[in-house]
Amino acid sequence: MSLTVHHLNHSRSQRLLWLLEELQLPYEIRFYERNKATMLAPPELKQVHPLGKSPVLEDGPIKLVETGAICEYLVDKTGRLGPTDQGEGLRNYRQFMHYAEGSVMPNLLLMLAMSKVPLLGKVAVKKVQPMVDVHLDYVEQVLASRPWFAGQAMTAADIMMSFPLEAATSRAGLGPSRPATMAWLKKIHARPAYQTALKKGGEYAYA
Ligand SMILES: N[C@@H](CCC(=O)N[C@@H](CS)C(=O)NCC(=O)O)C(=O)O
Repeated sequence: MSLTVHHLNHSRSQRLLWLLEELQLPYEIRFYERNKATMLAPPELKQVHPLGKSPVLEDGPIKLVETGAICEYLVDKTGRLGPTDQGEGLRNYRQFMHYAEGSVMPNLLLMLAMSKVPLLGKVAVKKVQPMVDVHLDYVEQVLASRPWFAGQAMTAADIMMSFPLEAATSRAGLGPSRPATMAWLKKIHARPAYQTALKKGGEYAYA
């Protein structure tokens, strides 16, 4: 396996580095810097993939995008960090693998976009906050009932959920009022693989 991660600073692709460290797979990182004014990826990423987004994983001739799909590819390939049972564990795993990018991130991105609108931005953010809170309250309920998103063991679903919840601490008011979620964040940040990935990935504003 010859793995290359196309990695953007301060981005979702930090999750992929964390997964690779947990799986103890060798990989190479190609670094890309966000434009400081627009925060968009540099045009070189479009030469890697037409979407020009990060992460992109190359595994020899195979090129993959979408963090969730990449995580599933690596879980399938290694047989590790997938669900530990084929019943409730699998159902929870699948749900949170999709929920991270499918439900939580769109609301956080909406909030980010609104916050940049001059004058009316603050009012718009206040309108989005209750939509985000529904998700943060649901996540709090889940993490108060079990240690990890899929059940009793850490899986790739936890890795997928890390970015939206980290971003929510910096832009959506996630904090001590949701203790189970904050304890889960503390627990993932203390993992040696997470710390190694952080060192290797460079700038990341959310840890
Ligand atoms: N749902 C995709 C989202 C990919 C995505 O939007 N990546 C962001 C990084 S946080 C990006 O490349 N943004 C830079 C840009 O849009 O120019 C995934 O999870 O991989």
